[in-house]
Amino acid sequence: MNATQSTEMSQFATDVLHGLWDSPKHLSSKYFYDDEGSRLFQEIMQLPEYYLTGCELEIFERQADDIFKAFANGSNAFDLIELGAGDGTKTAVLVSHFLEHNADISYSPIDISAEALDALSQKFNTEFPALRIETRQGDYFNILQSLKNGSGRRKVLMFLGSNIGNFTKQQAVDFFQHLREVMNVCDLLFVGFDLQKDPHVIANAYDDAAGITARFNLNLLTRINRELGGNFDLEKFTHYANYRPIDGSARSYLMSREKQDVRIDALDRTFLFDQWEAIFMEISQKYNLSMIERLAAESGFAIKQNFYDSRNYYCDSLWQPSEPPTVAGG
Ligand code: AVI
Repeated sequence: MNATQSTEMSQFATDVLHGLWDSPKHLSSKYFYDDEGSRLFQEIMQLPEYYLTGCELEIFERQADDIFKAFANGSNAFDLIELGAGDGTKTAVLVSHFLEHNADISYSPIDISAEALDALSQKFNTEFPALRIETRQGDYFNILQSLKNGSGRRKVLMFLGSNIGNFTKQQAVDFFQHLREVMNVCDLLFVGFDLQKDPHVIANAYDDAAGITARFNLNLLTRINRELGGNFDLEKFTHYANYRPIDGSARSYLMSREKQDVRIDALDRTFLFDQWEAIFMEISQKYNLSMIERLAAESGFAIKQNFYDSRNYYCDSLWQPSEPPTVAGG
């Protein structure tokens, strides 16, 4: 590939090329969420094995008042900003409680998917006609930069659903440091972490009996076939997930059942797979309290309060900035 070809290629194509040319092979889970992938993820959230969504919902339903007091911090006027808002079902529980308690709030969900934001704003407009809601579609950081001094009111940023688990530890620090740069000292950050627990429970969550997680992973090969002219035969790959209790990472792979070649026209390349060669697809990092404390400290935050579900499977952690942000080049 020369430089000109590279600039002409979409980011998706470039990432697929680098990932499949690399050794070991990998693809980024951020590309899971085309329309079908988003639909499959909604199905995953309903699965009996996938406990994460229910845990966070339980925290919001049972502890909405404590969360409200912690967010309000003496003043019930603040702007709620949610990164990667999805369908907003869990957030609706909090918003409903805040409004019942006469909170003076606005809600800005940010998401890459225009479709998800449309559905969310319709639902919120119907349920909460008095709520000021401003959806924003696009890249988190461009949008946050524009929000920095927006209303002059306090901001509470939310990054829920254990989405941080899909980042490596270094990516997580970079992400939170970046957020810190666009936050003022009185703003807050609310993050959902899946916790380390019985490894069987975690392993099952990523290898469900109905095979929906397998379809979710395989769907990225379908996406490559459709958008990049690939000829992946899905029958020749199988989903494999495992959990490493030593470092708290759940990982998923697609394994090539046989030696095979896969052609991707848009990349003008043929990729060779050995029998049982793996494509690393996704990390879902599980945390313990000291990891959360370290991550907060390394990113320029201190933990203000943690909220746990009744089984201690999950933690929503509320952070406050601990020091002025270090400005790059400053
Ligand atoms: C979106 N993210 C937090 C999910 C997770 O648990 O890592 C994605 C997922 N992958 C397989 N099942 C769910």
